[in-house]
Order: sequence, then structure tokens, then C-alpha cells
Amino acid sequence: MKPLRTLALILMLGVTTAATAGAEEEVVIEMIEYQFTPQEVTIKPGTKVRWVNREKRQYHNIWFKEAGEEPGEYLFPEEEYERVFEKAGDYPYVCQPHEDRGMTGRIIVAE
Ligand SMILES: [Cu+2]
Repeated sequence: MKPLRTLALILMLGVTTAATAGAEEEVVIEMIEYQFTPQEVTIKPGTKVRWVNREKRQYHNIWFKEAGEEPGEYLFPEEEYERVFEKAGDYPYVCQPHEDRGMTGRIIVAE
């Protein structure tokens, strides 16, 4: 009985790990030279987006302004912000201090 139970447990763990790995797809957007790079990304629902500030000195933030959200915290060099997008849709955002310099981006979530 015991070896069978162990085998069942191993199989279950294998399935769980595979499912989690599929849900953990990640896209990285770099903030460099007052731009979001890439500026536009298309992802599947459930994808995690991670923004990383790659400037030497300059801070930026992420603000989903059109969605009516509060501006994000300032991100200093090498700081990051993450968000998982579960629903299909169009998610434009800006960097609050540099919107007038054209520092804007867009996440498109499509099935
Ligand atoms: Cu900025």
C-alpha cells in the first residue's frame, strides 16, 4: 500500500507544479532613458508583468491613469513593480512625472 500512496503523491505534485509553471509566465518591461521598453506588449490572461527601472539615477512610476487608479509609488534605479493581468483588455499607462515627455506604455491582454 505504501509505495502506491507515495507514487500517487509524486504524480499529484507533478501535476500541480506543471499547472503553476504555466500560470507564471512573465514579461519584463524596462524603464530606461525615459521610455518603457518595450512600449507595447501583448500577453495572455494570467501573465505577470514586471517593470524594472534600469536608469542610473532617475526614478519613474507606473500609473494606470485612464483606469482611474492612483499613481504608483516612485521606482528608483533597480526597483521593480509587478502585476498579474487576469482579464482580457487594453491597459494603457503612463509615468506620472514624465507623461509630457511621452513616457507611456500599453499592455494588451488577449486570449
Ligand atoms: Cu518616468
